[in-house]
Amino acid sequence: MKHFLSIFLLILIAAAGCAKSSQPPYAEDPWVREPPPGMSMLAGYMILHNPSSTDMTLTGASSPDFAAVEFHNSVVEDGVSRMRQETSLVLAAGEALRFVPGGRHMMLIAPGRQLSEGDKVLIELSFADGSELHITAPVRSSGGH
Ligand SMILES: [Cu+2]
Repeated sequence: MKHFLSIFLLILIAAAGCAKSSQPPYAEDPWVREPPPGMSMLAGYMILHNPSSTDMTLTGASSPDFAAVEFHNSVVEDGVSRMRQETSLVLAAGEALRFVPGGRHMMLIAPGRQLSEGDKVLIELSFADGSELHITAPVRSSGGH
C-alpha cells in the first residue's frame, strides 16, 4: 500500500509539472488610442506575455468592432517612418512582445462605430496551435492611466 501511494504521488508531481509549463499567454495593460473624429485606423498596444515553456506563433487577430486587425511594426527607412505589416509573430517561451507607441502595434482598421475614451474594444488573437486569446482593451486618449 505504501509503495502504491508513493507511485501515485510521483504521478501527481509529474502532472503538476506539465500544467505549469503550459500556462496560456496573456496581455498586460492592453489599450487602444482614442482616434480623432473620422479616423479610419486606430492603434492598439499591449505587452503580450508567454509564460509557458513552448514558443508560440501569433498568426492573426480580429475584432467585432473592426473590419480587420493587422500587426504592424514602425520602422524608419531613409529618415521616413513607415509601417510594415507582419503576418506572423513568434512569441518565445518565457518572453514577451511589446506593442508600444512608435513601435510594433495592432492596426485596427475600419471601425464599425465611433470609439471614444472609456469604450471597450474586444480583440481576439489567434495562435498557430489553434488557441485563441480574447482581450478587452479600453480606449484611452494617451498611454497614461
Ligand atoms: Cu500600423
